[in-house]
Amino acid sequence: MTAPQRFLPHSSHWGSFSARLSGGTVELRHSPDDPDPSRIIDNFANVLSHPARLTRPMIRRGWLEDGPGPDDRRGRDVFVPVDWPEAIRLLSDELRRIGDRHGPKAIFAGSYGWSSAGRFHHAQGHVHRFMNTVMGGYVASRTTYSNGAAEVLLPHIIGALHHFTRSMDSWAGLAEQSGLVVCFGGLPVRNAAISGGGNSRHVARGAIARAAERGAGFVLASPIRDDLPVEADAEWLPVAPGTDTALMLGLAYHLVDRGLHDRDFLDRYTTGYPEFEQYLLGHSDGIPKTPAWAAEICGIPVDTITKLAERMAATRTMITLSYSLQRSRHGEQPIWMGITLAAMLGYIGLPGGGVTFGLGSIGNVGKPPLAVPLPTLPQGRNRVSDFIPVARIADMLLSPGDSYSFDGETRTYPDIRLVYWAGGNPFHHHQDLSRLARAFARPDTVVVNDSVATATAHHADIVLPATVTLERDDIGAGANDPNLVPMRALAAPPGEALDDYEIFARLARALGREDDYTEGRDACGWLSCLYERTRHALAKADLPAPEFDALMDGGEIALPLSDSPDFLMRFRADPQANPLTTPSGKIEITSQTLAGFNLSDCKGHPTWLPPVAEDKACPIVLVANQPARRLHSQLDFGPYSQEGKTGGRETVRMHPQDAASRGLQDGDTALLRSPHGACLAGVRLSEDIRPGVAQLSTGAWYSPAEIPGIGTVCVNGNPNALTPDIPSSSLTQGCAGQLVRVEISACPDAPPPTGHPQLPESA
Ligand code: PGD
Repeated sequence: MTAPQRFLPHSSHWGSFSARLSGGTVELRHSPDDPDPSRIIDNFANVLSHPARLTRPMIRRGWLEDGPGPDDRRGRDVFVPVDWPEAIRLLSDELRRIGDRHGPKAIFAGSYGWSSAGRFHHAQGHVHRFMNTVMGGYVASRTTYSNGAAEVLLPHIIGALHHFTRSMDSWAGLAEQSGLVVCFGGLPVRNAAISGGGNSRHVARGAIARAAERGAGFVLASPIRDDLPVEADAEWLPVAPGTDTALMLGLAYHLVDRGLHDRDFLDRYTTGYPEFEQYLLGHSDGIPKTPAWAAEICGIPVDTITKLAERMAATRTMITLSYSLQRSRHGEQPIWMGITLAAMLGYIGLPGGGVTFGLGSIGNVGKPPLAVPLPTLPQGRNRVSDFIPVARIADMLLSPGDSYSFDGETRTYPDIRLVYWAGGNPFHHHQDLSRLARAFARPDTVVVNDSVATATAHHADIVLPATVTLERDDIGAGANDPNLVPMRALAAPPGEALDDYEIFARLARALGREDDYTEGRDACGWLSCLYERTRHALAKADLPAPEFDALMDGGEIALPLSDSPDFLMRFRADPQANPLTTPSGKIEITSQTLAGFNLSDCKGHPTWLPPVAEDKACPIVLVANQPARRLHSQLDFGPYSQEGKTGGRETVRMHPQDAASRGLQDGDTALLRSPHGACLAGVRLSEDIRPGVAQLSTGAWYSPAEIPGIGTVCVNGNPNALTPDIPSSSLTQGCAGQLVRVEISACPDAPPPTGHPQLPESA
């Protein structure tokens, strides 16, 4: 291997950068053109040679010796290294067996996960393409862990999710025109640092700072103060977790009480407001949703609520709704109610006013859309129509044949025999991980492609080592990201690791379908072919359109942006000519469709439904939010992620008052327990957390160990050891992992060590 001497351009979900090998280590340079580059890039420093890297195909001993079948040794067994021909032979034989005996409907390859940036080497795209072109299809997953509740709800009430995430130029409106920005769940720059595919310009902090300098006010409703950057100089409303809907109802009540709601807007652009008002005023259920009622639930004083309502009515207000709001039980309600409140204020469709969803939750939301198509790998046609809502994976594996409801339909869980995961880590992202372990014991065979020995790899039968982006050429680009970035390989893969593409090409060859999968191209051939679509569009627009080789030898290129008004602006300008895609063509404050579903956990209009049931044994509400120092569980061993640990474990932040009453001090190791499990974490005291609340980010690698007298405990601090595996509602079946009730105490005795364990090898 020859180390390149010059810095080579690269891209990740958290930014573009350049890198080179220097004395065997990766030297990284943040992009000078990025106004606020993310330090998550620094986590690449030790990825090429970290001991957690997978370097050989591995087969679980129990599977190798006893053959496929349900097995509760998964997660506890040892592995046998094999060479590639043997791994491909074993896996292709098993795929053939499953295909012949059960058909593709017995294969789950929903394979949710963020894997790596790069338009071609995206693992999830390849597992889907392989299953479609070689196996005839697979049971897929729908929606995402990010915004599953909203994705199902929004089309009923205002329009598809992508209108919010892809078409709204909200940062510009906020920076230049908002008078007041009221942020439910905040605009956390740690989340805006990330965007699927690439995030070459981090604009959130700058836009917030510009708005604040101009005199715009910011109000943050969140139990955590740093959900808005200091540049906002925000008023903090430390709401009790999951009570935003109640706060919004209190604001809405006061608007009506004072006659401050915009009746003209409601009449012209919405449907079903009168029914909702009956509920708001308590005429339909006997409970007026007054500011005093709201204050009792959300913990914000009455006069703060009334003054805020009056301020919102008096100035152009943008209401921002974060993804986190809906990642909980009844997570549909704050989104629906936030949109309703914005409609009552009447600023929807004006620049800097109205409502956004996902602004600050993902980096490229709120940037103008691109005017050219991006390179995209075709995935082929899936002949299996069956799917599950993504967060119902454990239910599906544990209860084949059981029925469940989703978006008004009654559906049945399929009977899955083989699970194939590439580019995701369900033992990081799913809730109630000990239940997931029981679910993973059910299929005949579990296959995982990953670069590192994740907990998911530990629970697999066949583990195939994949490369990381720094080891392959690719093209980085993401929807709404204004640049396309050539990604150049920096180093050869460690050991026998292969690109996912090569792994699937070898499998396809063993199954006699190589050409269907590869179409006769190698990776470079595909890159050149996929880029051509974008190059052609650039040339047609008379913009610089380098040939493929020139692109790969150069640096990032700017992509043209669309300046057409977003869907809400067009709707406001002419609601007859530009109706929304809802059944009425208007904003549905009451939805007859949803009312007709007759669900107890999602009614026909926004409703206060408490998200976390009281539990005296677990008085603290834990917010299990996104981490600031890595993307999900990726590169948790990287230096920037590790710097944020406390005593080597994930950091739990607590209010000093809660820590003191439990005898905990800054730096202590704490034991967190819920009815679903336990984990350890290192304590940090913080006045930025509402009393009665603690915060533990996701992404520490799940590593269960037995502690005598306590039971199974995740030693690294993964909050999904604690969270319940429940859906947001029977309408949406979304992930509800954001909030869980826990008790926190000092960790008894010497706690087990932390780390990123390799797969245990057979002696
Ligand atoms: P990642 O850690 O990004 O988590 O869940 P997700 O599964 O996406 O996993 C990506 C995996 O891909 C890693 O194991 C990485 O090593 C692997 N990988 C990277 N590059 C490659 C490659 O080239 N090839 C292959 N084969 N593998 C690769 C994220 C999910 O978690 C999401 S999106 C959200 S929003 C949810 N958030 C929460 C939450 O707020 N609270 C809780 N409690 N739980 C959540 N879970 C969800």
